[in-house]
Amino acid sequence: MESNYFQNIVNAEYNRKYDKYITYGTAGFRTKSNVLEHVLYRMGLLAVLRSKATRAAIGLMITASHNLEPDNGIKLIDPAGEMLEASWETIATNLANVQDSDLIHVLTDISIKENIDLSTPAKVITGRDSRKSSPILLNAALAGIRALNGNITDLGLVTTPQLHYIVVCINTNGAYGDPTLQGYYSKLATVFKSIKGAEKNNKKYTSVLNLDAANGVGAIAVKEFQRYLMDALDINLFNDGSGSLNHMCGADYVKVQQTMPLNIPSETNVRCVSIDGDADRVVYFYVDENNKFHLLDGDRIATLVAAYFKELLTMSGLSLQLGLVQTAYANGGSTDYISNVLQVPVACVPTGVKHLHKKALEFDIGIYFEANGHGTVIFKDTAKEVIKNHAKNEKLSEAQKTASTKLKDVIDLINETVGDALSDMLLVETILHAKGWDIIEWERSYNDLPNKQLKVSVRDRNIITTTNAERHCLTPVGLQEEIDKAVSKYSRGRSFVRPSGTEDIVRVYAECENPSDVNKLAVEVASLIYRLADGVGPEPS
Ligand code: NG1
Ligand code: ZN
Repeated sequence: MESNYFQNIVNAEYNRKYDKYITYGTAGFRTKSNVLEHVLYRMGLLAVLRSKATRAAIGLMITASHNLEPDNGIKLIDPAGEMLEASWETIATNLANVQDSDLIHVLTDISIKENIDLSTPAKVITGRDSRKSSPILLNAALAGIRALNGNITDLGLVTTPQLHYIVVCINTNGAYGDPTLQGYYSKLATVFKSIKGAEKNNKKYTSVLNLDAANGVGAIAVKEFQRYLMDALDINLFNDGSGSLNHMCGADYVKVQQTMPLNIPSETNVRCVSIDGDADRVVYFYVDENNKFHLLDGDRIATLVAAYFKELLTMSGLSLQLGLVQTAYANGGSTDYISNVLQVPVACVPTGVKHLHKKALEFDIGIYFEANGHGTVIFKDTAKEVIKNHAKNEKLSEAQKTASTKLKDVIDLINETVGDALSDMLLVETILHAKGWDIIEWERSYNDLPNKQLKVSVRDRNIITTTNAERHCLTPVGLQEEIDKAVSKYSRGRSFVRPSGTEDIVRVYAECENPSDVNKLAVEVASLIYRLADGVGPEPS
């Protein structure tokens, strides 16, 4: 059957027109949009095979997340909402790079090696962000899916987490929720309103916030949410799609530049939120009376959520294992707070949510967040069952009952399938409301160490290799020793370097106690890379 099965896939319109090697990286393929058409076509083909191999619906999202408008990308979503399985990332990379004349051969090979029954029906759910290039790329993907007779549900403009959610709803036959956008909005908004109750404000908490939607697809989702939330949350929407995507706005800009995004008014102590271009990351921030900018990033959200869960578990009398997963980018201040004050086990894994998600699965309740604001909470099925049954237990005290009911309800507020900026925001709002905190109160829990990120361009970023969850550099030889020497000069200094999986650069992270030193340390380490890893362009200064 194999040779016949693939005979319709030759399509000159989607021939390979770009000969640079392209890799399925941290978040799928991501590069300039004008070289991606053939990749999208091939990923359409691959999505059909993946669906047949897993006998479930697969998601295909067209987005380059926080990158600027000229970029685009694609990621495939596995049946349980997870990122594509690692062995298939290699398959995807190979398929994206082969010559057109080898395509049928490679597809046949995949189907044999993966033992795929080609008569199995295939279903692919597609979605795209708001980039101008996304419709063309979607057509390429659809052509690929159709060439192998895959069944298509195109959701149109959606956030990445909405697509993950719908894939899981479909694959669980609705057990996770109604597999529609209405189902998504309604599930989250209903539980948010019910946990929060009729009291809009509580002590220092007020329901007003300013939201920067990065001029991305998240703006559409926020507007929809507003209809479902009604006045439970007063969101003032900025960067709503009328400006340019991720340009001086959005969660990545705010996190990396540590500054206000364009267009958000500098209102003293007002809670502000930035999401990224596909709405899977969220950070909070505000400016104080001295016009000083304060960032509350993914680490802050993780610690707020961990403290809340710990409190609810203690109050309800449940002994479930709670754990938190971070990456090397987590601020040292947050890690100390989690271990020493919250006393919640904390793990460090390499960058990329797939690593965090996998590790978080080891806990009954696993909280994972990248410092950039991408993260969520996941629950073992057994833990959900225990919580549900506990909340029904007649013998509980009133306080225990309230806490376990909250715990049970809050599960429905969380998009467990992937980090979801809007679901995470509703969770943060729920917790701040419950505690009666404003953003200043929230920030009081611990102090961040001053930190800085830099990018260095080198000839080949892959000559930088790392180990120990990216905290230690293996090659080029000698670089780590030099970094150690630089770091040792600064109190509470820490720095590490790694090649980006989404941009052609090497990233430098530096933190230390003294704010006036952090820039020096970052530049020092960036110069080391420039010298030892064949830097291109101007030397960092
Ligand atoms: P790279 O470019 O590999 O550092 C960035 C983020 C990741 C992740 C991916 C996917 C940082 C330092 N890195 O990856 O955490 O979010 O993009 O979007 O924020
Ligand atoms: Zn994103």
